[in-house]
Amino acid sequence: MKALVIEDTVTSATLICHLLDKMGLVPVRASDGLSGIEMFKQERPDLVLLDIIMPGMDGFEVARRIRQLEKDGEWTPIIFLSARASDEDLAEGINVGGDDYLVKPVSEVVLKAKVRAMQRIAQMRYSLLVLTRKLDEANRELTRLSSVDGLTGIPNRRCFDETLAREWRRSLRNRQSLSLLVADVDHFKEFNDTYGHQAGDDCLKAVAKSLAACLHRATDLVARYGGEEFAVVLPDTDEVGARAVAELMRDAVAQLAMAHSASSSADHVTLSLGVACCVPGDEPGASPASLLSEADKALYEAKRGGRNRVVV
Ligand code: GH3
Ligand code: MG
Ligand code: MG
Ligand code: MG
Ligand code: MG
Repeated sequence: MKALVIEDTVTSATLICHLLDKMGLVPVRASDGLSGIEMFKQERPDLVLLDIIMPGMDGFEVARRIRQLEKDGEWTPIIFLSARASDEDLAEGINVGGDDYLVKPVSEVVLKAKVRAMQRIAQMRYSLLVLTRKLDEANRELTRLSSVDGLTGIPNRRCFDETLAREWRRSLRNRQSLSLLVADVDHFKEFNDTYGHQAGDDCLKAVAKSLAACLHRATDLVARYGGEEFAVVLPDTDEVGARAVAELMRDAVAQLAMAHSASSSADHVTLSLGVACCVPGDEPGASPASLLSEADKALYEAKRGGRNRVVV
């Protein structure tokens, strides 16, 4: 622990430094206000012992400036050590940012006790800072987890709903088209029945990964909407573009070539997709929900039409 002693009287400074040294602190000294502030900037001490009556800048002003130098969350204990013994001086010392006020001459026992008290407060404050940092970190992790699907690691439905609402508003402002895909694994119940639930989970992970790999724009988003259903938001994308992405995704899942002997649409796992596109604001009454329901209807048509296909 480094202690900065700002004191113009040499004998007094020497004595205080000697006592601090005996307490196991490392004293550094300055003999006037301005050099004290410079020393504070250089040394970043853990404690400041501050005289008041000094040539040039007085101790009150030094304390004010030290408090201004500290960044958010920083705090260096300041103990005034002065010959001035009035209540008003003590009050002013606390007022300008001091933490304690001792009247000279101060006994070794009192100085030691006061320094220990400051060390204890500083230690508690540090523990609190560490705790706060951990809490912040835990909070950030919780926020992240609240928008991620636990099985596949891609965004979850909550994240999808938020993104769709946000992109809807943005598209409305910019008069841009917005596309939506809903994708559903074909005959997935039979997949589970044939290969087991664990294989089903692995299949969903692989599908999620390959769908995510189909997107290249930072604003595109694929989420697990629930069960074996996925949903995709494609901002600033028209029907032609959306169909292309949907076909890419359908093909990507087929290319995984995951065996599915009980499927009626192929011998491997396949995906059906429904596509909906609109320019928000063009049609009265249109909403994120109506766009989603339109994509759902298209998906239903894809299922009815034999699965493993895209319907716009
Ligand atoms: P369709 O081609 O018409 O979509 O038929 P399907 O069998 O895929 O659809 P259905 O709705 O009948 O069954 C969906 C199945 O998906 C049933 C359910 O057990 C399974 N499933 C949903 N979520 C999970 C999951 O997290 N893990 C596993 N392994 N299976 C899941
Ligand atoms: Mg003095
Ligand atoms: Mg389904
Ligand atoms: Mg399905
Ligand atoms: Mg079924």
